[in-house]
Amino acid sequence: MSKIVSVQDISCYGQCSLTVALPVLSAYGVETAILPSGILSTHTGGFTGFTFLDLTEEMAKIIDHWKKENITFDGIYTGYIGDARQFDMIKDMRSMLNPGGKLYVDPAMADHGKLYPALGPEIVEGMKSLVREADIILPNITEAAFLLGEDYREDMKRDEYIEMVKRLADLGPETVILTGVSTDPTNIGAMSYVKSTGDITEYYAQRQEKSYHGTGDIFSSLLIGKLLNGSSMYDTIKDSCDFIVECIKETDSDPNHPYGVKFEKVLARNR
Ligand code: PXL
Repeated sequence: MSKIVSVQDISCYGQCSLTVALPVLSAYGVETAILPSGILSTHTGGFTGFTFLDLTEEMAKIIDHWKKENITFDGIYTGYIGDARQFDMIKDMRSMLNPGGKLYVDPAMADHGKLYPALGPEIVEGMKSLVREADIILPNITEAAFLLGEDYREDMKRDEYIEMVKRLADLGPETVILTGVSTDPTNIGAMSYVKSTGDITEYYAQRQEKSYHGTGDIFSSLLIGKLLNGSSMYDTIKDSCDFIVECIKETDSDPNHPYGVKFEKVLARNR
């Protein structure tokens, strides 16, 4: 059984970050410790007046204690980071990885061409520096453009996505899993690239009309859970894309649930 630590915020309401990562990873049998980067009353997309408690100082104390207890992990999985001082702390945590352990970075900072409202350029710079140290990164196409310092484009062709995953791997990581990739207007999916083998793996599902917050966090958690369970890259990407489509369909019919997806029943059905 794998044991990882997830470093991201707790958005108390809104179904993203740790409140979705924990149930998904538990369902895949992955023991998951948490290192909360901050506490927000809600996520920052679609709510106004949210609260934010920065936990940078507490994180340092928690890491210190864990080191004294000789606690180690098979993986570190990072998501939304609200304070740039935390990037160096996370890089330093690589020393807590067991042999063969990996740093998974979901640079959760942007979508639909824009940075999330509470984030600034120092988070982009910090995320770039973290990606350089990562083994596996899971950006969407907006985050990929920010990491590469390129303009965000929605009209990219398959060959351009292939070039993009290679440029992302050139930043450092062995494996890149790019989400939100689309080869025609009716589909959307993900493309992975493994630098050492040159393997490109891709899967596209039917594009859904609506998009919801938190789907990237669920996708990353599923991916990590499945890879740690020994699933092939194709099965992992396919099952994770299909899972998100099912979550969106489950949510679309509920007008009172615009802030995230209703993933719980889908998770129960897919176990
Ligand atoms: O789902 C990514 C995410 C995580 N955490 C916070 C967010 C968002 C997206 O908006 O606002 C606080």
